[in-house]
Amino acid sequence: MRIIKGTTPKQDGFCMPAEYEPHEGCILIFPERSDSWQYGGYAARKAFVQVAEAIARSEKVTVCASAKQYDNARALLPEHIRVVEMSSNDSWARDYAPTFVKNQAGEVRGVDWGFNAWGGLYDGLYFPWDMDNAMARKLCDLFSKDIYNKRDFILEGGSIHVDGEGTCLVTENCLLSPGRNPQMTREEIEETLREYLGVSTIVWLPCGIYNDETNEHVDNICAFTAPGEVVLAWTEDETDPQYAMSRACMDVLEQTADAKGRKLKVHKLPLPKPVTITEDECEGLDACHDEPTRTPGERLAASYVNFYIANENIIMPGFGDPADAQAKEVLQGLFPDREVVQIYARDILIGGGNIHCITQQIPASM
Ligand code: KQY
Repeated sequence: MRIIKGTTPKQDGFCMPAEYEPHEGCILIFPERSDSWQYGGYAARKAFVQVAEAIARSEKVTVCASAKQYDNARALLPEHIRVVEMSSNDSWARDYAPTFVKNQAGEVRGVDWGFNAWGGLYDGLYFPWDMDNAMARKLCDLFSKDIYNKRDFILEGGSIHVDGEGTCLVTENCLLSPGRNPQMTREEIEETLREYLGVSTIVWLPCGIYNDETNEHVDNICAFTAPGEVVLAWTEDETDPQYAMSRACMDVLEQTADAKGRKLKVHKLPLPKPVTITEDECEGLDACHDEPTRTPGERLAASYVNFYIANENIIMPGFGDPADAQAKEVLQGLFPDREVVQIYARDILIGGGNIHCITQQIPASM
């Protein structure tokens, strides 16, 4: 593996493909830390296994597990899913596995962003995060991909979504948050995204999902489903604080053209009724000196937008809500050639994210 310094993906003819383009495989990280995953992570591990199995129906899945959890992961996961021992601080492959870029010849390379646990010492969610930050390089070594060093720029994979045709979606609340790159102007951040994702147009949504502890990652509120088309998390309940947030995003999307000059087609994806953490769930979480403690009744950032697009299926969360079926129907209509699989994801949500946040696709080389 070569660490590329001195040139950018754009200069070398690389750009990030859309998630709906073909994948070589997918990376997940086995959950373990007892201050993120209630009751030692037993239920979370079962949910991760279901997600891994569903993705493995149409692509190669690699699960990273700690030395302590390796045997357990190997026992819980089927043989066709590869388990590798790799240390991490937690289990958010979307955010600190590499972002992969690809050129016209089909060569795939990684981008190694800086990771500081969603805000570092300003408002980050745990300390330290050194093992997470080291994963992108280790994974590029494992997958024999060269990697661009961009550790001087803090970015999580869940804070970007691309259409593969030059457009990138982000939220202002996340990318402009003081815990990321406070020394940079909005224009400088845009320029970095252009250089390292190979995009030309950045669409800035103002915000994300209410109470999303990532400073409102875009992958929980809005996602491309096809070039020129997005889903947006939506509620009709005007008394819900999420209403104004989704409305503000809709206003931007309705006024914005993508990199190809297309007016975006916006599909509303209903939200479940507010999902809150119970007293029993809170009791199952160990304390961490720097991670905000969850309190009973706290609203979790539940959203169906946090789905993964695998080669032949869509893996989406369910919350045991009447809107589960409706959201599934919307996604099935938007992805007629992929089977939509819904997995009960409350045990992932409690950790602070969902199915998209725990996965990272590797584009197919060709
Ligand atoms: O990308 C995500 N949604 C990850 C959030 C991690 C929160 C840590 N508790």
